[in-house]
Amino acid sequence: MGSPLVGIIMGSDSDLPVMEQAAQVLQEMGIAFEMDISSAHRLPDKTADYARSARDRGIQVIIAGAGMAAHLAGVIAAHTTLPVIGVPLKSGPLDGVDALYSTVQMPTGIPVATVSVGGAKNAAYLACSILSIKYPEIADKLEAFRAKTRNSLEEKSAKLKMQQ
Ligand code: RP5
Repeated sequence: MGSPLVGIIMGSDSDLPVMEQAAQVLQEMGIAFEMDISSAHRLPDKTADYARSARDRGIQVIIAGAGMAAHLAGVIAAHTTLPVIGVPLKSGPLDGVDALYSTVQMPTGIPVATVSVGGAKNAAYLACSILSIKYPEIADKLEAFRAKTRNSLEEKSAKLKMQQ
């Protein structure tokens, strides 16, 4: 698949079950990615180094998932001008609302494209959309995926109508 175009990073190994869903989508789309754990709070130097070196390593989009006081996506965005997609994760007593607000409420000039709580799959699809500007084969794969989704729902609709 070549060298990684997408970096998937998460705050803890406890985030892996959700963030693996992003990896699965990228795998299905044939997009090379790398995956790692870092933390804005527990590994601040590693997080900054990761973000600062990403462009030179060939990464074109970063997907960052974290829960609770989720500053991972924002700190990464502070250290790179690559597009950063934030995935707020459900963790702790506030059920992801804390992570959603922390991830989405970025100050002007340092944007994080935030998906829904637990929206790792959509983060990967958004990464595909960004990459499709440069890679027409990814645009084709996205079109094919949308057609499959449409057909599947139309089949379900037809089946439901038959039952009436
Ligand atoms: C965040 O705190 C992580 O992204 C994770 O969602 C949450 C809990 O982390 P652990 O205590 O499970 O390592 O930094």
